Amino acid sequence: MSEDYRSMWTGLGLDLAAHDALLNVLGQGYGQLFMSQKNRPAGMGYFDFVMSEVHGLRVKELLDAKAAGRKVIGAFCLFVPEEIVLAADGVMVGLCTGADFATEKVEELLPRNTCALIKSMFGFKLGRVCPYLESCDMIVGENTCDGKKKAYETFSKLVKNLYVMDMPQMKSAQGSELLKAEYYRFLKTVEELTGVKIDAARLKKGITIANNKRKAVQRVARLRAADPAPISGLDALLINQVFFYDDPVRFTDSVNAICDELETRIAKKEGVFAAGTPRVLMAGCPMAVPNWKVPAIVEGSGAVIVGEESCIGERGTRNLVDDSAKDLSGLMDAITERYFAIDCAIFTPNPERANHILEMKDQCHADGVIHYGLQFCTPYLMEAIPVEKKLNAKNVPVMRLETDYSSEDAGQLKTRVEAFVELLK
Ligand code: BJ8
Repeated sequence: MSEDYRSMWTGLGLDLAAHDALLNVLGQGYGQLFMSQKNRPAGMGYFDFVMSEVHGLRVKELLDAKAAGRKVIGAFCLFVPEEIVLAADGVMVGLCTGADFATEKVEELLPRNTCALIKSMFGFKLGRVCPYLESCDMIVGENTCDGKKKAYETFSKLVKNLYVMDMPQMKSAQGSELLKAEYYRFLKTVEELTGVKIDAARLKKGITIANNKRKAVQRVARLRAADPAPISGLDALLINQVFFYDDPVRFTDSVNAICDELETRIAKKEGVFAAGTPRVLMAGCPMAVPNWKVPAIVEGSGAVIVGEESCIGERGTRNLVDDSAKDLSGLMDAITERYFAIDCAIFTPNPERANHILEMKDQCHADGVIHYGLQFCTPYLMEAIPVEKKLNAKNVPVMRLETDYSSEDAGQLKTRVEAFVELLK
């Protein structure tokens, strides 16, 4: 890190010893997995820098924004509309939930058989190691799966500023009305928090910034269809992870710059792996920073990941908000429509998701699909079975994995992944 941020972390109430330990593990893991890759695009230098400053410069930027009167809003889920936060000059950050921390303390509050993502949310708070969580003026939880829904009841006792958004469970007209009503309630809360009245012009500006960010990552997704793949799955995942906490305009520019580079690579037939390398589409649960275990195993087993059907991937970025309406209510309708199309497994039934996996498989020219489910995640683990059946019926090879954030099963996973990759050759 370029500066000493210890006084900033102390001011945020972090446990410095535990935080140092976390940064050490993160730094080592990043060095081993990312910096050792061959033929990386030069543009990844920006993301290496972002990661090296993940708890430093970006947190300082958030605190500077707060000092200038802006509010920071943290979110755990895709259903929190960044457009509304941006419309009120707020800053939205995705709160990452990709590592185990303070597990003993967590298990005093949650059952052991809770998914790793929810446990991580608690672990980062109880262990006092997340400067993002501690910088937030408001944290948004959402009633998505049963685990999160119930966990927020306990989480609200750990943080002062938790706002819970209700969520529909069915893609019905009533479901869409519920989401719209929740987005209006959220808009009002954001207005009260920030003291900014959101009008159509402000909301349109927020929509433009968020859409541009999504368009940039959609460009990366399209370029990954090339063979040889111009960027590794690990690096593309990293871009999708940084999507959630970097400054949105700077992020968009950096991703577009890397896309220009990838286009040149494709024209010269340059790639990260040789042409003809088996191509895998990952599908399933989100992989938040620093959850790189399975992608590292897949790419270390002789395959390249060419797409992520995940919230940290295309599920979160493939749809834009239509910004053609002139008034606030038209724009709110468009925002609702965009988010209601997200095919998270918390919806029942949810046939769009399997169809989308098939579409993605064709678009990114994948040879097979690995369905990644977190242990105890009922929605995704249950949905994995019909997804597999549907894909198998179209002769698409599928492997279902169930894992957590520990490295205990790494050897076993590697053996299974290697066998699957052999099958794709
Ligand atoms: S839009 S996937 S971010 S809810 S892994 S906590 S589902 S038991 S994360 Fe999610 Fe929003 Fe949907 Fe995406 Fe529950 Fe499963 Fe745990 Fe999960």
